[in-house]
Amino acid sequence: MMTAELFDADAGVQALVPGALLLRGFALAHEDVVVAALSLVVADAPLRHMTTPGGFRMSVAMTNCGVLGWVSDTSGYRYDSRDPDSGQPWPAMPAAFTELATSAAARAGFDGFVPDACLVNRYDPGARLTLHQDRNERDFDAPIVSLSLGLPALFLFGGTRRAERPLRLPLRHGDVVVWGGPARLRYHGVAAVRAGHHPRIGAHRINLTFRKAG
Ligand code: MD6
Ligand code: FE
Repeated sequence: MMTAELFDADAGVQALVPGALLLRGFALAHEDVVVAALSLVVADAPLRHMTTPGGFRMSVAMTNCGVLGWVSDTSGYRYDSRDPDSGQPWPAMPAAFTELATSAAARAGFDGFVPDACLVNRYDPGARLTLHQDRNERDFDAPIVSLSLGLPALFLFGGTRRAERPLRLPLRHGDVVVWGGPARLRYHGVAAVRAGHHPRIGAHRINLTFRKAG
């Protein structure tokens, strides 16, 4: 078991397009501390299905930690310093999250990345995320660091125009994608997650995206 994890952690870096890298198994060495921190975050700010600006219930359940959290409702998408369900500030960013995000970004060539927002996405079987750009952050100089946990999923990775046919990239438990520079505004999404069981996470996929939003 340990050998396999070390092997995966060393499997290294796959360049996707300029500015985007896949770090296979990057988080496996810190899996326990990351999963424990995540449990505390979702106990404090439960995952919930937000509403799109068009009035639809999102199939992905979301919550946040950090100074800012991404929210969606009928008035639009934005970052907010409070959880709209509780009126309280979002849970603090766990140190283990900051360390993971900063070290993954540095590994991808983005030194000095300190996230102030972490969006937590939970995909139950059938949940998906349609192609979108991440453009609610204040500036696009900082990369986004994305950690996949639990069930595998196909990450759809398009161009800077929605019509461009996306690459289909399988992401597994522990993989990290770092995304910035010339790739920062590429369209991307997640194909419907297939039912399954992950020994550590259970019957869903969790994705954490770390951003510098403010
Ligand atoms: C997900 N991720 O993988 C959704 N955005 O569940 C994203 O929307 C995303 O992974 C920007 C950069 C990386 C991402
Ligand atoms: Fe995104």
